[in-house]
Amino acid sequence: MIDYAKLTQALGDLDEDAVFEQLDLITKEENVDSEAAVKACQDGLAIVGKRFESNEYFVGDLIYSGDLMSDAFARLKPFIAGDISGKLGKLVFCTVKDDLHDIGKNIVKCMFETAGFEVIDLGIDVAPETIIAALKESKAKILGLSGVLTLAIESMKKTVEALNAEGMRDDIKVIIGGAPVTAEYCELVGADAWSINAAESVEICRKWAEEVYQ
Ligand code: B12
Repeated sequence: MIDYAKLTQALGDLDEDAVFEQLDLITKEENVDSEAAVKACQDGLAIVGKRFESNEYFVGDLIYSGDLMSDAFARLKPFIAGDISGKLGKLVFCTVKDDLHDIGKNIVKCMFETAGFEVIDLGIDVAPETIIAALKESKAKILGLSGVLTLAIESMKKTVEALNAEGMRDDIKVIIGGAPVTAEYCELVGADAWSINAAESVEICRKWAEEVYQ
């Protein structure tokens, strides 16, 4: 059985062999808790972040941790069972302008897809104009904005302002997420909801889908 504490520590230590030693155990489990494994990896990245802040790790380590997490998530993905029919409706999703972090976005995207959403993923560093164009073209009624840098909050705010300027705000539900996001930032940005938890994000959007795609 996976030892989640060991998995977290291995990721924090950037010990690839130890990370995959733990993840390989998942194939031997009957009731796989992929969410707990993702959370353990995410906690490992928090260790990486702290070591980066205290100058124990450098940018190269951040890059390596990102690759390691992406590989770990690829290993876990087949165990996240679900429905990829897109029947719940469309959802435009991206990491906002000036932010290049996409690990969290990709995890939440996978959860949205397995819940039954058709996700239109615009990628990273996405400007408000690009988001507006995608919403118009796809006619999606739900927008997810991801950002991990503190400055992403400003980009999220500008995106909501752009929706207002286009007269689209009342028709689009906006959810924001990523490590720095809080209830206060949600209010500042003018979003409808926020979350830093993938499963909770899906529940919020599932309820919205019943409302906006009826
Ligand atoms: C990996 C990493 C990188 C990688 C990213 C690789 C990639 N493909 O994403 C690279 C090397 C590119 C990178 C670059 C930089 N990084 Co960096 N990075 C990290 C690190 C270690 C992990 C981030 C991560 O993936 N976390 C794991 C994911 C799963 O968590 P998450 O994003 O929060 O997502 C979860 C939830 O928030 C939620 N969620 C996410 N998105 C959404 C969206 C919606 C709508 C919803 C509802 C929910 C939701 O669900 C997810 C799953 O639970 C963090 C430290 C940390 N602990 O956060 C630093 C960190 C974010 N980086 C930091 C910094 C400073 C930088 C650089 C400026 C470094 C530099 N000097 O160049 C650059 C900035 C580049 C840029 N313009 O974006 C700082 C940010 C400081 C700040 N407050 O602004 C951090 C916090 C490190 C630190 N402690 O100093 N980084």
